[in-house]
Amino acid sequence: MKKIRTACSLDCWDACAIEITMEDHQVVKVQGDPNHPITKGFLCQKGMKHLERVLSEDRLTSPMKKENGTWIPIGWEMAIQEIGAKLKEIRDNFGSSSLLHYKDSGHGGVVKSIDNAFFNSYGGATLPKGSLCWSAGIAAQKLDFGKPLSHNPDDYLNAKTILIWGRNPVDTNIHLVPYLKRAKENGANIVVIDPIKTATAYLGTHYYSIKPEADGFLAIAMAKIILSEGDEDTTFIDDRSRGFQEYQQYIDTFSMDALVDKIGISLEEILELTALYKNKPSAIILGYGLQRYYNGGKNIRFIDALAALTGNIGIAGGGVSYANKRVVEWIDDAYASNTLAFEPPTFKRALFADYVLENAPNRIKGIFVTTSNPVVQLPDTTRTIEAFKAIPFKVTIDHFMTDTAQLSDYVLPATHIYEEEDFIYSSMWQPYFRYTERVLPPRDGVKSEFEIFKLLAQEMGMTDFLQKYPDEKTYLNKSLAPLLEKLNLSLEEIQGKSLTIAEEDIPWKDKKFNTPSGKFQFINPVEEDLEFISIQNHEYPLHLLSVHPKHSLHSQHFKDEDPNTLPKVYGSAKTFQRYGVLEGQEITLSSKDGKIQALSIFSENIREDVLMIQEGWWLKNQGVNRMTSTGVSDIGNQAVFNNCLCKIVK
Ligand SMILES: Nc1nc2c(c(=O)[nH]1)N[C@H]1C(S)=C(S)[C@@H](COP(=O)(O)OP(=O)(O)OC[C@H]3O[C@@H](n4cnc5c(=O)[nH]c(N)nc54)[C@H](O)[C@@H]3O)O[C@H]1N2
Ligand SMILES: Nc1nc2c(c(=O)[nH]1)N[C@H]1C(S)=C(S)[C@@H](COP(=O)(O)OP(=O)(O)OC[C@H]3O[C@@H](n4cnc5c(=O)[nH]c(N)nc54)[C@H](O)[C@@H]3O)O[C@H]1N2
Ligand code: SF4
Ligand SMILES: [Mo]
Repeated sequence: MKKIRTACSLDCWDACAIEITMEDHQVVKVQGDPNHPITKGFLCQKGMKHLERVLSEDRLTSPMKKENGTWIPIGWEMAIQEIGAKLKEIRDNFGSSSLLHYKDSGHGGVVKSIDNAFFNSYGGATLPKGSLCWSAGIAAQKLDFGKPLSHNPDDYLNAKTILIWGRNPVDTNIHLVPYLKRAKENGANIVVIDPIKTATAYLGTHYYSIKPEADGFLAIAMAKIILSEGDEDTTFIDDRSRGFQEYQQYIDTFSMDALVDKIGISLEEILELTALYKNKPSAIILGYGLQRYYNGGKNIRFIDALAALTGNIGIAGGGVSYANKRVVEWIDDAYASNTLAFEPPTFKRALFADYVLENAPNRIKGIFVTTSNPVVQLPDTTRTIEAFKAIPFKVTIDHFMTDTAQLSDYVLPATHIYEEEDFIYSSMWQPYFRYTERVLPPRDGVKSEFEIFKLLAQEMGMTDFLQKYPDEKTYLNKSLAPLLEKLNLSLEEIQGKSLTIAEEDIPWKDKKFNTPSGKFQFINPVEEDLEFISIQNHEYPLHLLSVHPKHSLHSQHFKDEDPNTLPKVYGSAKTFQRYGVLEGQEITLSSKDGKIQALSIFSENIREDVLMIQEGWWLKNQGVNRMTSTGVSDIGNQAVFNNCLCKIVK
């Protein structure tokens, strides 16, 4: 019997530590590492099913090439030769930025990021900027605090009130749940603010069902009540913040009646919620659904302002926990990514379809896709597919024949976290990291990204790259040099352990912020464009929210969906009945950008102006991004998936 310590590579808040028990080179048990302070011995269903994916019959185990529309397995030698020759041809004839490198967070490892270093050595490919995920909120917290930092989970137990604002941990962040349960047992108020009464809302003590995208208005209304009652923290405002007066003048321009109308709950409810929040210390735990809107950045900034106004910053049990960029600061990104002396050309990720349709095939000659599935995860699938088709040369590295792989010319099969060593951490929530151990030898026919890019570099004669990145150990040692130095430990010494560098568990305790002034920055209407955008369309009266699926990480389905299964769309009985739709009926949902088939599910948990569907379903299962639009938030270039207006067609 032998224990091996690895981690979950999925793009998740929790970054779980996994303990594998081996007997005779076979895995006999998979469990959450019982000694990890956050994982505490349990994994979600997705984490439990990694092994199933590693051993899956559907896994790609040979490079594939599309010839006349048919996939044929080819050897690695031929694949590397042909792809290498084409990459060279593109660079030499049109320049390196004629290649688009599309990467997302399908695997969170540091070693997996060797693709960045490769394409920078190549000369610099065209890159996406902004995000499908969290970037409006990141931009907001950078402006307000200087950077996004979260309170360590243990500190939630110091709060008298916890607002879970647009996050659904029961489905997406399961290791937060035990903290909420304990806080509730200790008498804390657990308050959920979400247009959908989620499983998390059922765990809480209070729930407020606001309209989609009304969060900024709600934060303004709460601030107005607090100011009118004289309950603001004048010491924090006077000594440690900037821009309060301008902020106050701005929020004075809203009448309470107008705000109540925009927020969609009663004044009594807003007063009750405000009274709960005033029960200091109060923690705000934000999710990412509420910033996937045109007003996404403002929504987060007005919430930050509410916390500052009440002095809930830098204190135990307080804060606005959105993301946690701690570990990443100790990685030498200049080395790890082989940072270029110049900025390579970029485009807004959420506008992929617009950008590519404008630039391919004249300027964009090829795309190389790594750790992502853009065909189903980007907004506006119909135009994304058109855009893909317009690119003359396409390569994808993945484990499976995804919809993106299907649209490529070559697909290369990669190793899984169980088949390699990597360094796993999360910038979303908890501050622990792990240098993992290999569990199994790589499956026959697959190669690690590190090996794939090394082979391509050899083929293309990229000697500088090969010298700088000779092997995985060197890459890890140099990339993690700042962290290892800080810990005063070697790479070998940290392997398989659960470590953190966040001994400081209360961000901004000294009330010194990373902003230019060193103070908290209130959102400033004089200097900034503050207009709230209101997207309405009488033809499409319902808001379609696409939430993250409980048992799948986006399109990484851990339970194969029957191709004949339609996604379920949840709404109130009244909403469906208005369209003459019965429960369980096959309906068409349509937006200005497209339509999908779905099954109607009546739910008392959803506002009448809202429908809910899960994102991540494959094309064959009517992925929801057929209906979403390209577009970006006010700041941070965030995709606006939740600004999706629709109607039901029976
Ligand atoms: N099981 C599972 N876990 C995951 C993922 C997954 O795909 N599956 N994905 C991971 C990733 S990449 C991410 S980014 C995180 C996301 O984690 P979460 O932020 O928890 O998840 P989301 O589904 O994006 O949205 C959370 C909630 O936002 C609500 N919401 C939508 N619009 C609004 C609004 O205008 N106001 C308010 N107040 N709430 C709103 C939705 O109803 C939903 O309940 O989860 C991670 N964890
Ligand atoms: N409508 C709607 N769309 C959304 C969202 C939404 O809320 N609504 N959420 C958005 C969010 S928050 C995010 S983060 C994005 C996510 O967008 P993506 O990151 O593109 O989504 P995934 O489906 O997780 O795709 C990851 C792919 O990486 C592959 N993969 C896993 N491990 C490896 C590996 O080791 N090597 C390689 N080469 N490949 C690997 C997986 O098999 C999978 O195909 O989606 C966004 N899309
Ligand atoms: S998906 Fe998230 S909760 Fe599940 S095992 Fe992985 S890191 Fe843990
Ligand atoms: Mo995400």
